[in-house]
This record gives sequence, C-alpha cells and structure tokens, in this order.
Amino acid sequence: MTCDPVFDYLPEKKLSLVLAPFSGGQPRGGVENGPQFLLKHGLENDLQELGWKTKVERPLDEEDISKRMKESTVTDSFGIIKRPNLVGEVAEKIYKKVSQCLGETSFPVTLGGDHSIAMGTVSAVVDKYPDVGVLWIDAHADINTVKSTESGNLHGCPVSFLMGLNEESEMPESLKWIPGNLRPEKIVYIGLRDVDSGEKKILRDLGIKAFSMYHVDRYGINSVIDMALKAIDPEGNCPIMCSYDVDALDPLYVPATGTPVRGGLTLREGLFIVERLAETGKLVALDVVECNPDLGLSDGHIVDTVSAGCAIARCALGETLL
Ligand SMILES: [Mn+2]
Repeated sequence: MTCDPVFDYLPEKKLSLVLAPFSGGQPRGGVENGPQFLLKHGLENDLQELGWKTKVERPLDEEDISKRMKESTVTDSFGIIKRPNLVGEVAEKIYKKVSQCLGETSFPVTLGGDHSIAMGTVSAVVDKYPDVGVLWIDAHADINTVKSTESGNLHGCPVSFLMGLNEESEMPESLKWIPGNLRPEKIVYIGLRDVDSGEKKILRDLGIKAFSMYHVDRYGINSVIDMALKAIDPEGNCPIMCSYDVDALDPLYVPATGTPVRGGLTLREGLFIVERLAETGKLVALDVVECNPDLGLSDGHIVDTVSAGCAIARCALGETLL
C-alpha cells in the first residue's frame, strides 16, 4: 500500500463530498442550503488542487425532504422531540453513504446541514474503526438526551444517541437503528461555551473530556489540541474523526449559523485545530455543519461564513500556509 504521507489510512488521496442538505434537526430554515453554498464557493476544485481525487455524493432526496419538512411540524413528533422520523431516516441515509465511502477507501467529507446528521456519519466511522477518537468542535455539547432536552431539537442530541445514552423504551422507533457504539473515552470536545445544566451533569458523570473556551484561554489552542488528542488516544496510534460545527468559531467570523454564541474561537484557532489534525496523518472523516446562508444579514456575512467552512475542510485535508 502506498501511503500518502498525510493520510495513513488511505491508499490514495480520494475523497467523497457527501452532501447533507437537511435542516430538520433544528427550527431555522436555510441550513439545508449550506452544502450548495460551500460547493459554489469552489470547495471541490480547491480540494482537487490539494491533490485529491473528488466525487460528490447526494444521498438525500431534497424534494421529498422539503415536502416532508412542511408536513412534519404537526405529524412527526415524539413527546417533546421534533421530527424524529425525518431526522432518523435522513441520518440513516447519511450513515449508509458514509459507510460505503469508507468501504471504498474514499475519505468522507460530509457537508451539512444541521448537526443531527452526525448521528449517521460518526456511527459509520465507529463501525469501520472501532478505536477511532472523535473530536467534536462546537460551541455546544450536543449531548442532550430525550429526557434532558428542553427544546426537543435533535441537533442538540446527536452525541447521546451515538453513545447509546437513551433507553430503548423512551426512544422514538426511527432512531433505534443507531448503533450507539461510541464510548465516552473516545470523544473529546473543543470550543464549548453554551452547555445546558443537564448536559454538564452527563459530561461529569461519564467523565467525558471537554475543553471549553476557558481552557483555550488558559492553556492556548496548541496545548488544548495536544491534551485533546492524548485524551482520546493516549498511545497516539488510533484513527481520528472530526465533527466540526462552524459555531465553534466566534460569530465575528461565522455570523450565518443557527445558534451563534459570542466568545468563541478565532478563525486562526479554528483552522489551527484542523491543521494539527491533518498533520497527524490519522484523520479518517470530517463533517462541516451548520453553515446557514439564509441567516446572513448581508452578503458579507454569507461570504465570511461559507469561506470559513471551506477553509476548515481545506486545512483538514492538507492545506498549509507555506
Ligand atoms: Mn453542534
């Protein structure tokens, strides 16, 4: 096997842009346009210039989803949980597609869409690489359970499903396919600054490693990345997946996103995380989620947000400053 120096797990530099134009895990329209804007910004060509063979995958039927989004507000609910059927079905399609990409040794770059789609991406990656360590870059912990969520929006819950924290009996049928195969010691957060009290308890009880903005300020981003990698992979020989919510960055750099929280990562800190991950040679999958062009108050807001999303993907896939 000829290994690219940058990517140990790939026989050749081949990637799949998996488009996940979906907004049903949260209430704001427009995030389903994220993938299209990222592509329009030239992402595919940029990645080709980095030496990647690229392919675009469209596992979702957008017309059908948009029709069902309209109906689903009334018909699709489970207690407080909003649109469990649609979210479950969409995430399962993403799961199957990402599994297929991994099977073809094509690096999956999944473009959201809201963060509920990570129920599919991460499940597929853990299936393929049971020892994978997941870096969840986000302002939020996204680990609410069916019981702890106050909003019922599933983009705030993917990690609880990925870790199997919900009891079968209190779970919507449509989400029972999720393997729940992610162990608490195999996920680490960077960028947190808006964590619900129920989530704080879950993080503490399970001993999940999390680096909030406090830690970034206290230790600096470089040490935080070192500590994060050490936490999920003490020996330094496991594959790594990165699920990157653009709201980890300060809204100054990413204004067009659904749940912005001030006091976030600078653009450089945010890109440095993925530059360091690319350097390890162990990255096996990437999500870039929650770019919502409809929420830009100006064209500048949209360009800033979309170009930050593209830069995250490029840096994760080997772009360097020099
Ligand atoms: Mn998120």
